[in-house]
Amino acid sequence: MADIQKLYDAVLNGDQKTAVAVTKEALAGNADPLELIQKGMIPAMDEVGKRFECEEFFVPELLLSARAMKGALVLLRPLLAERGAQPAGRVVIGTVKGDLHDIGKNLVASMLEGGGFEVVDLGADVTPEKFIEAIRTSGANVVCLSALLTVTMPSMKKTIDALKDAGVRDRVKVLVGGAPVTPQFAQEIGADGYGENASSAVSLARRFSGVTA
Ligand code: B12
Repeated sequence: MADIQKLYDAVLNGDQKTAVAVTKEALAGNADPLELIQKGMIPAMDEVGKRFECEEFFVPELLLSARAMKGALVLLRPLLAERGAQPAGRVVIGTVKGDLHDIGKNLVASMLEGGGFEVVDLGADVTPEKFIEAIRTSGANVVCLSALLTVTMPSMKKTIDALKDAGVRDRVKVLVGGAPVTPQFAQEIGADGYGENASSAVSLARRFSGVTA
């Protein structure tokens, strides 16, 4: 039985060593990687966000929690990927220019891999030019843009406009997400879809790729 509470506490307390140890232990006991993420790590990061908002946590605490979560994700990512059956499509993903938040984006990437997609992860602070190059070289059919800051939301529009200018917009479906992003904003900037979390990213990418299962 996975000790989800211990994982939650480790991420919340920014204790990477324990987060990794608990994850290893849970996996050795055949825990479901998805459950560890959805019931342990995501709620812990939500709590970190709440504490930051009420000034109980500050940037160093945020960084430690992010590091703890990433340490555990490194172990879970390949297992999520293994769950996929047939490659469902190819996705290029990145956090847009100016934005360094990559935890949510990493989760989306892992879930997409778990959903059977080949994922080209460009990281954070990605320029429109890098997205264009990756679309060209990978032959992706879906592009996922993430933004966590209201000030970097315009980078999403700039990226979509740059895809148009480069003549690659029609080759891909563009999916946007991140805490400040809304369905209305997605529509305004000419994205094809908005997903509020990693699971909806997978359903939408599947729909865009014509995968019904
Ligand atoms: C961790 C964190 C950091 C870490 C990031 C570490 C990292 N490697 O990512 C650090 C400390 C570096 C950081 C820095 C900053 N941060 Co910060 N940070 C956060 C925090 C607490 C959590 C974000 C997070 O990881 N959430 C957990 C993940 C799982 O959730 P998520 O990212 O939303 O992703 C989910 C969905 O949104 C969705 N999703 C995400 N991307 C995509 C993409 C697609 C295509 C789809 C479909 C779905 C999708 O799926 C994900 C999984 O379900 C938030 C507060 C919060 N409540 O969100 C503030 C927050 C985002 N940060 C904030 C700020 C202000 C900053 C700084 C400017 C602080 C500063 N003064 O320096 C800097 C900016 C640096 C930069 N240039 O980017 C503000 C943003 C305010 C705003 N409206 O713009 C927030 C909201 C905190 C606050 N309330 O003030 N931050």
